[in-house]
Amino acid sequence: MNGAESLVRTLVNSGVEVCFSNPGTSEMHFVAALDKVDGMRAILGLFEGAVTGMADGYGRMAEKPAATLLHLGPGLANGLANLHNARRAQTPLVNIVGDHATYHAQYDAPLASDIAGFARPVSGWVHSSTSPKTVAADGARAVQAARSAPGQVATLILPADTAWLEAEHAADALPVPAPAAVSTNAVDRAAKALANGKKTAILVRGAALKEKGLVAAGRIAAKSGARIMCDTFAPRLQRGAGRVAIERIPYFAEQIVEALKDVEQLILVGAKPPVSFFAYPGKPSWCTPEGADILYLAHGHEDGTAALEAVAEAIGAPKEPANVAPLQKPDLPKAGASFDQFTIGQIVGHFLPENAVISDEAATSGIGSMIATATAAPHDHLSLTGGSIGQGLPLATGAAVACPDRKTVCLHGDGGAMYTLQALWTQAREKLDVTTVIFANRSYAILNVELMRVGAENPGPKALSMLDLHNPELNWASIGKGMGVESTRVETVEDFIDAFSSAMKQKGPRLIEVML
Ligand SMILES: Cc1ncc(C[n+]2csc(CCOP(=O)(O)OP(=O)(O)O)c2C)c(N)n1
Repeated sequence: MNGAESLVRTLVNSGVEVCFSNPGTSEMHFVAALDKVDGMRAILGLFEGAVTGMADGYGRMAEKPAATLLHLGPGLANGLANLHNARRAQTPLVNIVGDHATYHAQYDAPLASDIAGFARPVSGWVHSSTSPKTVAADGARAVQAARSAPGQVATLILPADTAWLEAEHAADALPVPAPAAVSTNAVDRAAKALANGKKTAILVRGAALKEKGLVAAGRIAAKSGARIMCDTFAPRLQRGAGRVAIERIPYFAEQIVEALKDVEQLILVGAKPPVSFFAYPGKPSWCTPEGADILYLAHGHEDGTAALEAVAEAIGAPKEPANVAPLQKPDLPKAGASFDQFTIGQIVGHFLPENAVISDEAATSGIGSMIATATAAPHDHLSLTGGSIGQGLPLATGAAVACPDRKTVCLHGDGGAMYTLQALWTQAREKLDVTTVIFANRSYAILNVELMRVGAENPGPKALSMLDLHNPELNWASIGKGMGVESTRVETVEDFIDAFSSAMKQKGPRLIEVML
């Protein structure tokens, strides 16, 4: 067995079942090993930014890592933006990057670069194998690192000769460290704080935003009146009917300040104190009210769900949580109603099947569906954690690989979708059950807002043309078809009802371009 085969076997032994890949010459032995080993699904992405985004979507939903396979420094560099998003989402991900053979480095061949230098800012763990006999052990360590709570990107650099030379054997899986238990001190402090009469918000992130953690948080709310909140762009949030509804921190600084102005103490569960996404002249960056106490109930690597449950018990919270969302599917808009994000959101919320996964990069078109799905069928909502656009299509693709029995719905701005549109091809090739809704406003609409907010005065035609996508017009129905995805363009409420409802009944990839 060569090093590559020992690595693939080790990954499979360690529970890694999918490799999202875009290989080159230096990865050919890894590619060849995929046929020698059972249990590894290999999925091709036609751009590395799509590959890394797919691995992020998979990791968020499977709660275990997929592997990537990327081609040297440039392949990794193409994938960095979505690795940045994965880092922000604390997604478990094993990022495998091929390299030149160890002895080839001295010649500074054209594709040689500082791979570790590219990898470091997005990785919690980086290692370059030095021998075919250590590759398997390195692979097992990479999986262990990726799975360490709360989850991280582990980059393993694989020089070509360590892949092709003789190895000893595959490695067994290493133990996966469970999230650390929170100290009783932290639980006691939070429980005491909740009884001190101050107005409290509990800001929750990570695995505690799934049903169990939300129920515990809702029980605390029922007893104490605390507000339960999450970040604007939570990596994964379970919401909809039957789930404890949570307040999402708004996007803009002054909205955050307004939303938090009455908060006298902030209890953090795997979260950080909220700050504004960008700095703006004359506006605050730090958004927790002056003088408010900040308490850390659980840090990111700790078990936030168990911490919330312990606090609920400590304060004698009732079994029934507060703020459980009722099932109220939105009514369909009337024929002839205005065709906008709000009526589109109602239609999405009306037809959304139970247990769907929503990959949301709808940007300025996302508010309508966020409102309408609050009481729709229960679902998982994935958002753009790192703010690096071009995440939504690959994220949906990876989520659909992780959850083949669930419908994935991707809501996407047309600008962001252009960054990683290759993911559509992978959806078609793998017959993934994803329905993509492209909000075709022909604009970088959010940047028109930002232009005003940062105080850039009197934008001229050059500035405005940097934010405008009309010339030439994108045709998403044609782009989707060109990628092998059944695609259609709709301009009315009636046509969107037809297209979306039929997509929800059918399995397989669909794209609906909504003309705003
Ligand atoms: C990688 C990256 N490049 C550029 C940006 C800056 N940016 C933020 S939003 C945006 C445009 C988004 O357009 P679209 O997806 O059509 O949504 P809309 O704002 O029109 O609702 C851009 C270019 C970014 N956030 N990330």
